[in-house]
Amino acid sequence: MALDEIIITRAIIDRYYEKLIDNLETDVAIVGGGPSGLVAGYSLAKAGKKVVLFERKLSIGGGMWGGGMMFNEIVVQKDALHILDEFGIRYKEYQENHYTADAIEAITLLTAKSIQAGMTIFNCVTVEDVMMRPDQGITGLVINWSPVEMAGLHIDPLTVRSKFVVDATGHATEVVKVVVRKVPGELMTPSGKIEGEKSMWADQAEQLTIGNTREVFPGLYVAGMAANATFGGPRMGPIFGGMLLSGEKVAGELARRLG
Ligand code: 48F
Repeated sequence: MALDEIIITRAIIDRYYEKLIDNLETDVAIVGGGPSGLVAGYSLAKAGKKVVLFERKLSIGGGMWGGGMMFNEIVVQKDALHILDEFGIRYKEYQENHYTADAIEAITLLTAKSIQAGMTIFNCVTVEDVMMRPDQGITGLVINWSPVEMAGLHIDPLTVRSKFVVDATGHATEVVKVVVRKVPGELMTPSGKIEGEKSMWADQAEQLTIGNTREVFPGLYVAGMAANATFGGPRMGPIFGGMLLSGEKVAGELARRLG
């Protein structure tokens, strides 16, 4: 049969529509397709949970593509090597406790394996708000096409429901910022507000990222750099073990809560 433009068009519309409808209600909705969000989604999908991820950009991967200053290599410490092994990402020892991996190999495998594990990713979709109920906390996400945001068009969004939301938006901490601005109540931080990211201290930051990965408002967890920005940890630059371990931790906690 000759290829038909209308069949091609129908196929894309039908398949995308199926995916979208199937993800209107999930266990966990993750915002941000950087390393922490991808590992979180992978681990939740592996645990049999229904999980969806929304990424503003066309490309998944967040801050990992460019390694450090566009030198596309990443550094990972020993504690997180089991995650590289799990995804089949190759690495080499550089010095004690400092291993390197190709940034592009890392991000493409994190992305591919998380989709194959069962997570659905929607790229080019921006989370612009949350759905909330005073007695339940955060109950979902308000989404729109990124080009709508970029063009500044006045077009109303759509909404998805989830039992939990993970803010994995990196330095920007976008979901938590919306909650502070628009949802009654205080964050579970010392000040009740966003503590704010501190300047570079790789060793401290990597350890704090794990501790800071937790629930910050009923129904809302923070992971990755968003966890440090919310709870006041320093930045760490292009070492990525903390991001990977943070994704693993948030997935473990949510899987337990979901039962
Ligand atoms: O920044 P990002 O890679 O987050 P991460 O998992 O990792 C941080 C590291 O890359 C690096 C670092 C440590 O080594 O400091 O920065 O914490 O990925 C965050 C993703 O979230 C997307 C954004 O485009 C990026 O790909 N994002 C941010 N806000 C939104 C969003 C939003 N409102 N809606 C959808 N996606």
